[in-house]
Amino acid sequence: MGYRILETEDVPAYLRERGHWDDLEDIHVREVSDGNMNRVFLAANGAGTRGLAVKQALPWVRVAGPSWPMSPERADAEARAYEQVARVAPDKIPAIHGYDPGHYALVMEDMSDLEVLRTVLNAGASYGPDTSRRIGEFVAQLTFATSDFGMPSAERKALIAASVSPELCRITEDVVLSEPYIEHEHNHWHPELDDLAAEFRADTRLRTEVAELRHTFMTSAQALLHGDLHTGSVMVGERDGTPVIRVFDPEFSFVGPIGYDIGLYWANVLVATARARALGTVTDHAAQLRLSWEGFESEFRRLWPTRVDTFFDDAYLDRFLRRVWTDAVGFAGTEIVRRIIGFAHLTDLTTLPDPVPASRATLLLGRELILRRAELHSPEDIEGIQNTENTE
Ligand code: SR1
Ligand code: MG
Repeated sequence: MGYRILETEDVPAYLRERGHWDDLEDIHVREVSDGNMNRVFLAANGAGTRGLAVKQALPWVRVAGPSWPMSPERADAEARAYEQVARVAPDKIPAIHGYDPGHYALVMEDMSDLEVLRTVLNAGASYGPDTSRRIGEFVAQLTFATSDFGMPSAERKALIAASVSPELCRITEDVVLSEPYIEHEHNHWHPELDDLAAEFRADTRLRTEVAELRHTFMTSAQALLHGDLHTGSVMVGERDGTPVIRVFDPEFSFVGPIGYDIGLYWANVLVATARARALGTVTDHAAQLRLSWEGFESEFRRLWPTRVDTFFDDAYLDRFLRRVWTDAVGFAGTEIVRRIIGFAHLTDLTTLPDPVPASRATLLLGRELILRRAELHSPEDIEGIQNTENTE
């Protein structure tokens, strides 16, 4: 049978057809779609001892509806990315039980005992002991393995070709890396940010810096990325007394600049910090940028001696990591800006009683990160401007 959009009532029979569930008398399904793009269902038995998640890509952007068509083939990219991560960081992604390319549907681990990191932070809780360090480590494990350091050249070329994802990259090139700096119908913002939105559109220096980052995104095929590593793409919790993280939703995956994944995470960390400051609920926010970078850098350096091409020497590693850092700072800035005056805003800010002061401060921080990325060399440097912008 061809592709059909699954409704809640279709899921039991679908799971049985695909060999994932036997007893149709003992299955309860609910839709839990939350992200911008896809549908997600959770299936469980009555005793609550068995659960599965079904994620299906729709032929449009879910939050926009059929007026914004989008090929469901993005699910192929997601399945491919999970395959790559499963080789090197299986403990940091959900278990994948099957991918059905006919329906663009993944059947995967039920993570309903875990919580979305953004939800945890929005509720005023802390990141937990190891979350950001392990996210940095996740980026290092995935990107080292799929870079020219971790993979023989011919295999890499095949990976690059297989991972080309023009439609999804185009979304990022548009909504993150250009639209907020021009007039566009996708853009919206709080009326009390009118002045800053206009200033950003008129700022030619800012536009050129964003153009450079955009071009890096388009051309710098360093490694396979998650592609949308925000705090809504991470689940956290505890199982048997052990902290657990699961990075999910890599449908924007493609071979691109490593700094994009790190920068996206940082932007979300910085926005979460702005919320916590506004509400007076700051916990372990200040440490997270540093912890994620340390997790990334130390894991990348740990893997370095295993590189497949030793023409890349230790001095080059230092240079390469500096470039990743600088790109990450700039991309963090672009993600902040689009989340406030572009498309797809963040509940971290939109649900504040008064989102304006935190949004203004964060927007200005985003601009500084873009403009001054070459002179910001450490987490402390970023903290320095974070504190300055907070006093606008
Ligand atoms: C049209 S999609 C808007 C955003 O949702 C996804 O999560 C990505 O961040 C994308 O930019
Ligand atoms: Mg997503």
